Amino acid sequence: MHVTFVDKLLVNVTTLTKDGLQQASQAIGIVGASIAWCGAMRDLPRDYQTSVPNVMDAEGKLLTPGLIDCHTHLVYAGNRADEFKLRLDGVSYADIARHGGGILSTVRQTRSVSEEVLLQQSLPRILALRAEGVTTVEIKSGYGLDLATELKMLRVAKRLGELSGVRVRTTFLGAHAIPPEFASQKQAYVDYLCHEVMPLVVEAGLADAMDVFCESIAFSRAETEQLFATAHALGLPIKCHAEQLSNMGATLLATKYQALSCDHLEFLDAEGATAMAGAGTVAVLLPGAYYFLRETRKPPIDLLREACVGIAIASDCNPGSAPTTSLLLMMNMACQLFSLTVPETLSAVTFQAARALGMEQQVGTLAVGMAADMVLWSTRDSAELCYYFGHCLAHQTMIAGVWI
Ligand code: DI6
Ligand code: FE
Repeated sequence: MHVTFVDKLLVNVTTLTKDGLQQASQAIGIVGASIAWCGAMRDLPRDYQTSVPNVMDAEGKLLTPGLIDCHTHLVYAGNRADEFKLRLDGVSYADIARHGGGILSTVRQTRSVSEEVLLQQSLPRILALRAEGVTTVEIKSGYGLDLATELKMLRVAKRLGELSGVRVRTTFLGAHAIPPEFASQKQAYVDYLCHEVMPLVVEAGLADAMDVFCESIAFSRAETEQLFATAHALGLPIKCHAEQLSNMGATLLATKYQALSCDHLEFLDAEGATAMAGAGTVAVLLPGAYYFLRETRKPPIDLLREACVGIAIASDCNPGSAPTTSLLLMMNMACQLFSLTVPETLSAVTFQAARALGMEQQVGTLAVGMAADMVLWSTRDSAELCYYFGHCLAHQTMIAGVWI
C-alpha cells in the first residue's frame, strides 16, 4: 500500500541509514511538509513516475536528513576575543573565570542589550549553521542568570527559529554559573531557580528541556539533583554538562532522571557509560570546545562503543569555549581528534542528534512520516562531508518540504 499522490519526488538519490551507512539507488516522495514514501528505486510505485508534477533526478547524489546541531549557546551578546588574547599569553580559561571574566563577562554583555539587539547579534549565527545544511538547532539560555534575561534569551531563541525557518529547541540553563548578586550564596541561587524562575519559564512555554553545568567550578551533585528533581516535577526533560573537567558522577545522577543526553564527557568512566546505555541517554561530544581550550583528555570513545551508547556531535557554539558556527568542521574534528568513523559521524549529526533532543520521531532520518528536512549534496560519497574542513560542498536544503 502506498499513498496515491506525492507532490515532490526525488529519484536516484544515495541516502543514509540511521547508522550513517550509504544506500544507493533510492527514491523519496514528499507530501506537504512530510516524507510520504521512501525506498529503493526498483520498488517505486509506477504511477508516481507518471503522476507526480515535481520529479527531480539526483543522478546518484547524496541526500542526507537535515543536519542537527543538538548543543549550542548561540544566543549571546558581544564576544570574548579579549580573553582569547589573554589565553594566547598563557592565562588559563579557569583563571579568567575566577577573575570575573568567562561566562560572567558574557552575562554582563547579554543583560545590558535590548531584546532586539540580542536578536540581531545572534541571527547571523543561526543563518551560518543553516547555510551548511543544518535544519534543527538546540539553543540554551544561561547568559542571563536572572528571570528577565533568561526569558529574554529564550524568546530570542524562538524568534530566531521563526526568522530562519530552522527548527529550534530551547533548553533552560539557568544553572550555568553563579551570578554576581548571589556570589557566595549558591544554595540561595539554586532555590531561586527552582522556586521562582523554572516555574515561570515552563508556564511561558519557553523551554523544551533543562540543563545543568555539574562541575567543581559550577554546581555540585547535590545542587544538580535539586534542579533535576524540580525539572522532573515540572515535566521538563533533562540534559547535563557532565564530566567535562573532572568526574563528578554527574552522569549517574542524570541517568537516574532518564536524561536525554550527557554532554562533553571527557572524564566519563565505565560505570557512567553503562548507566547511559541503560537509560538510553545520548553522549553528545563537542570537539570544538576540546580544540579551542586545548584540552588533552579525550572522551572515552571505546567505552561508549563497548556499552553501545549513541554518540552525537554538536558545535557548542558559544563565545568562550567554541566560537564557531560550523557543524561540518566539528564533523571533521570528530574524525580527526576523536577517531570517529565516517558512518558514526554522519549518524552523530542526524539520528543520534535527534535522539539527544527527544525528536527522533520527527527529524534525523529519512523515513515515512518524518519531516521533509533534507540536504542534497554535490557528491555521491558521504565521506566528503567529513573530509573537507573549512570548506562546504555545494548543496540544496529543504525544510518542511520547501527548498530554501
Ligand atoms: N561548558 C561550555 O563549554 C560552555 N558552557 C559550559 O557549561 C562554555 C561557555 C562560555 O565560556 O561562555
Ligand atoms: Fe555547552
